[in-house]
Amino acid sequence: MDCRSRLRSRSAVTLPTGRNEAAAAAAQATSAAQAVTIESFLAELAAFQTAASESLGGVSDGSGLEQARIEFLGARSGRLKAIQKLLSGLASADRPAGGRHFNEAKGAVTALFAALQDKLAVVGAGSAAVADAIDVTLPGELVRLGHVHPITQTIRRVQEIMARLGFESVDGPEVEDQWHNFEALAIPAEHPARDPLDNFYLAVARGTDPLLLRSQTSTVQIRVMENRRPPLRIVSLGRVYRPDTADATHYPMFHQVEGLLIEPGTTMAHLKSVLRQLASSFLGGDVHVRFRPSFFPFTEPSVEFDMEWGGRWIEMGGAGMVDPAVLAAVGYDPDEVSGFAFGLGVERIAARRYGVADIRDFYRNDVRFLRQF
Ligand code: FA5
Repeated sequence: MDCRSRLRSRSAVTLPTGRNEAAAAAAQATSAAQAVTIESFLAELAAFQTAASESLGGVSDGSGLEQARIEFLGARSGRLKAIQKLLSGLASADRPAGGRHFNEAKGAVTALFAALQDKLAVVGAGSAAVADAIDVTLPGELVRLGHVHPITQTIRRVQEIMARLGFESVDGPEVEDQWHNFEALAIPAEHPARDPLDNFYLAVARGTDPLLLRSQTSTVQIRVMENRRPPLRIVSLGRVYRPDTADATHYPMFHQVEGLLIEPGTTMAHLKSVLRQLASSFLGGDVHVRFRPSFFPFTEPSVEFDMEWGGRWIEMGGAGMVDPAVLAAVGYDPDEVSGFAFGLGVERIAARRYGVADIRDFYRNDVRFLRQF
């Protein structure tokens, strides 16, 4: 109850005296005319609360809430303000109770407004988030993923196939010495394969031993046999280097697969069987393997092996039984152990598998070509 109301209500119970008697009497008459019973006052409050609550139930946005606030709680002409004015019409004995009920109703309705205001703020934030969200029905942006180079794919596939046949993958260095690249493989000093024109010798040497980029992965046979005892089944895939002129089937840097098996009782039949398994697993379908007599200083007998696939015979690499001189060079007793070895060009088998006519395409770094695999 504000001061003005209190003043006015006091005048309603004070008997008029002196000059202001007439005005006081008029005021009393007015008050009497506006006399409000506590029952009707409480009914007004109850109706106000019900109307406010119903009206807020239909509010769904901020502007609706503001309109309702002005209608019910507006400081100048809101419905609560009108009820407040009725307080002064209550009998003075009822005024404290009326004031208490008024304050309770005001508090309750104000709380309803505040709660709805909070709710609309959350919903509003939610709709803003929805507006900003990604439209999942739109077509996505294509993310281009890189992928493994076809030569690396080939290497991994061969490693997998050979692992199933019990061959462990091993690595060897690309910078080699004379012993591992030539001498232990029974390639003597005067052999044409050691000619500087056929090898990448390095400007550095280990002592007096010239070093070179390895020209074949057969070096790994030696390194493994020097360090391990039979039985052995290893496969080694890696880069080799030869100053060959690049053409459709040659590149100065290429990859080889080297296989070595040292086990008692090994024969050429085992060699052929392993190569047929490798060929048919890698190329799929019915692949035939054939041997043609050949020569390698480190195998005896030696063969070139070809695969027949798609109606054509293709030379894949060299192979043979490990030469006793090689076994002796690594400290094995050639009378006790025997085994086979083979080496083939990775680019050549990859080209067959992927239908590539020119192995130089693998190294042109043209992503339009590489994306095909
Ligand atoms: C050798 O390198 C022997 N070390 C293979 C071997 C291993 C024989 C074990 C016996 C026992 P050759 O020089 O033929 O062999 O090479 C093997 C294969 O490498 C070839 O058949 C061919 O497929 C591939 N090759 C050779 N030179 C190149 C080149 N410049 N570019 C791409 N591939 C090549």
